[in-house]
Amino acid sequence: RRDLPTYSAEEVSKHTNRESGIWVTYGIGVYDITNFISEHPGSKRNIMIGAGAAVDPFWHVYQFHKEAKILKLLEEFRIGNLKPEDRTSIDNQGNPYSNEPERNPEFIVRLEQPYNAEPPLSKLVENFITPVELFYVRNHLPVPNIDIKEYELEVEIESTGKTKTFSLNDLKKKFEKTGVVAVVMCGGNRRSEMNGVKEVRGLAWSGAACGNAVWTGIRLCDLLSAMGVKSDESSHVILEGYDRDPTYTPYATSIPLSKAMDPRGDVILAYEMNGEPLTRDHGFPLRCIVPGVVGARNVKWLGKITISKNEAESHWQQGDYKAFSPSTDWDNVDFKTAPAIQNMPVTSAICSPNPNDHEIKIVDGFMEVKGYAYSGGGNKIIRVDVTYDQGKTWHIADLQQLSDGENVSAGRHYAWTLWTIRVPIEKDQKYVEVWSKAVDSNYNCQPETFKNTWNLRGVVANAYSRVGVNLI
Ligand code: MTE
Ligand code: MO
Repeated sequence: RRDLPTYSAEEVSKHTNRESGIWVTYGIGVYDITNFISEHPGSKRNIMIGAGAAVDPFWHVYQFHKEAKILKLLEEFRIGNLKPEDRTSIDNQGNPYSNEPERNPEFIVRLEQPYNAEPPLSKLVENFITPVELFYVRNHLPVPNIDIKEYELEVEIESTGKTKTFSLNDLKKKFEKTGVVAVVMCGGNRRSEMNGVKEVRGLAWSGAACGNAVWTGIRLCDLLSAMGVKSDESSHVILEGYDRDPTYTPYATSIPLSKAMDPRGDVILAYEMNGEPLTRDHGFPLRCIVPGVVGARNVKWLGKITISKNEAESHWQQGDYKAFSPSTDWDNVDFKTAPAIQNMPVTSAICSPNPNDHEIKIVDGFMEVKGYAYSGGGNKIIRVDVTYDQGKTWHIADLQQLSDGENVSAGRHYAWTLWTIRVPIEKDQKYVEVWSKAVDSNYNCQPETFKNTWNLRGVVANAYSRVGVNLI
């Protein structure tokens, strides 16, 4: 690349629009990405942040860019080299990932930085309440390091301009302590199965990007009521984290105010997970738990709550966590045309056995199959059907779930259901394929295949779970 012209950083900085061309630098290279802008999967707005400047600091945070495929694509846009004295040293920029917490070495890591990992599927269903160390971690940015002595939650009501800040102790003192057993499930859970139909973009999660924990804290509706907020159908609660991108923009998303104000919605600001203070990876010191709703809205390291007439303007609300028709692709997708995912659809997953298990146990001619089932919006799982002959006969699994009246009431089934079934195995049988499908209290059930529910981001991947295992 020595034959290419040399540009100064100043020259590059003048190229920030279509007329002049949009230039960026990466390492020592100068690139004209004008024609790539509209194809950038992370939205046009995101890529424009880097216009006329070095993308290195951004890619330091969004490390998935440093993939061979993407670097090769970038080289196609190479127009020159940066003047030696203008080359920023990556080492000088500081590593935003130098202060990450320790993690469970058993985790299957889908991305190291930012950290994204899930436990082995078969471990996930060993406990009705997922232990913290087996609860998947999904971070979009470096984990903030929050000093509890300095921690503040700011609450703002846009319409009146009223704002108030609280320390964690203020919240604990002022509002009643309460808890909920709830699933947090990533919108991309089971994405890798959908990828089998046709490539989708996103982390290759199997079915363990979810967990079921006891969350303890205060009711968001208590806090908002104390600030004079009345429920209305047209407002939103914007939730911002303390984790920030290189432009100092925090992670943010929103939920409808009606969900937050509904006492049966069980939305809480949690400071404990399974009876212990939150760990850094799960949002220390405070996170929002929005039961029944996609993981992305369960904002960790909660820094600010805004009551607004509008949804969050963030990329995570507007440009992601939305599903489209199977015929919508990256060249014709318009994220404005789909609503943000809130309640999750019904799903189930076979967790044990799974094809990665080394040994399949057959006891007295039966193989035990275990999994979870869950539906968003507080809907109860009423049945899990299992077949081991491609749907010729269906068998009903035994369910383990919180019972109505005792610990939960109708419409507030925010925990998952674990299920088990014994599958008969013939003496010399070499292979068995098991399918599961769950039915919820609305009699919604899972689609049969991923083919007709495929979407380009691989979200809400909830088709039948199918697992084939070799028996010898
Ligand atoms: N909150 C903040 N502040 N930053 C994040 O990156 N990730 C979201 C959500 N809350 C995220 C966040 C996503 S996409 C998911 S699926 C869940 O947190 C994951 O929660 P967990 O890491 O505790 O399992
Ligand atoms: Mo997620």
